[in-house]
Amino acid sequence: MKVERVELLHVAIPLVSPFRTSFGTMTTKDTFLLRVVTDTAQGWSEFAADPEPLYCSEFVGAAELVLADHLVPRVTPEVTAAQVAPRTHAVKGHKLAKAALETAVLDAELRSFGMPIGTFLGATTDKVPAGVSVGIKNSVPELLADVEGYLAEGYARIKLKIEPGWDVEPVRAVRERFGDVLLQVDANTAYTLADADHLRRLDEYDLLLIEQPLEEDDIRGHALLAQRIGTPICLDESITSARDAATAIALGACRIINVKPARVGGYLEARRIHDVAAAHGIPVWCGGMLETGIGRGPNLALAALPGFVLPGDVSASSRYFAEDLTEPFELRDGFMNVPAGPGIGVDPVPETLRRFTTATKVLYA
Ligand code: OSB
Ligand code: MG
Repeated sequence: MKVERVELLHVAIPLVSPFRTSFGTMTTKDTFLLRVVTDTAQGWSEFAADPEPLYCSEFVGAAELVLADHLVPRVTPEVTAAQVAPRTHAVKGHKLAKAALETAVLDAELRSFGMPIGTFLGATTDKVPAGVSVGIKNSVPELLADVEGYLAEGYARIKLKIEPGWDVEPVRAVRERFGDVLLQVDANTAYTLADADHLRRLDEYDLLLIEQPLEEDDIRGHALLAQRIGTPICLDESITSARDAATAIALGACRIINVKPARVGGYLEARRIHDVAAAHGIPVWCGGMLETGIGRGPNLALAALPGFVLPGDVSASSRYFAEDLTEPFELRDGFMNVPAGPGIGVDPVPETLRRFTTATKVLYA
């Protein structure tokens, strides 16, 4: 496949409400899309991180630079999706930037064969159960009102963002009020091993999992914590490759893995993590980064692989945006449909994309 043009489109789309985590508060999805035009089809992708390096070390400005100067030159003009990772391997890190490039190339390649990404990855269903990630609120009543709304919409699982000072109390309140809903928490690295006794207080609330309680490079710490709390540990930030997954599983650092394609360099490595986890009997679920429809479409396809046995952070467009870049994704009886069209199965709505685009840059022509 011959790449003829690579464009980077900055977009800024307001969130329906601020999203607060232990690492910061987001009010806008401020990122970029990649458009790769080839001799056979064009492909789209979305960069998953934010303008500030608070969730992970990558951020919009750095990704733009590394794509322009170091990644795009290594994959042009002739490339296939499977070649993107080996050809960019010499560039250390920058997995979210690499994921954006690989996904746009993969989208173009699959569209030229007329194949949906779910078919390519090995999806076994056409709809997946949807969970919702609920940010840190100013008060417990505010949280309960939000959770009540999401449950009324039909979400199959609730995830509460936690941090020191906002953990046991909100979890207890949600459990008491809503009974045996599927409930889990995400700390985004906000605790240390010294908090083990405190985190053990969550054991009585029968949580599905606690996500990433400790620093991203602390695999051993998670293994030690796992011996001191009953709630299953799930890793997010710590897992950046199939090898990481194998290490974490072997060391007893996690019983569940959150697979985010962007964090691990793309859908090809995400599938390998799924395979490694499945071979060990470790359940996985598909994480999210508040993506627009361009990022969420392919995430839904990944979530339809058989090892994805827990509901993912794959919510309806309306949970994030008043207006999405694509046709809106809707929740039906707690499920989201996997896009059925070729490639990632979704396109930006041209007029909407124009309105939300703040700058365009040609990276290759
Ligand atoms: O840790 O899973 C996370 C959003 C941005 C960055 C990190 C995370 C999240 C979420 C939201 O939890 C998931 C979503 O609905 O997209
Ligand atoms: Mg997380």
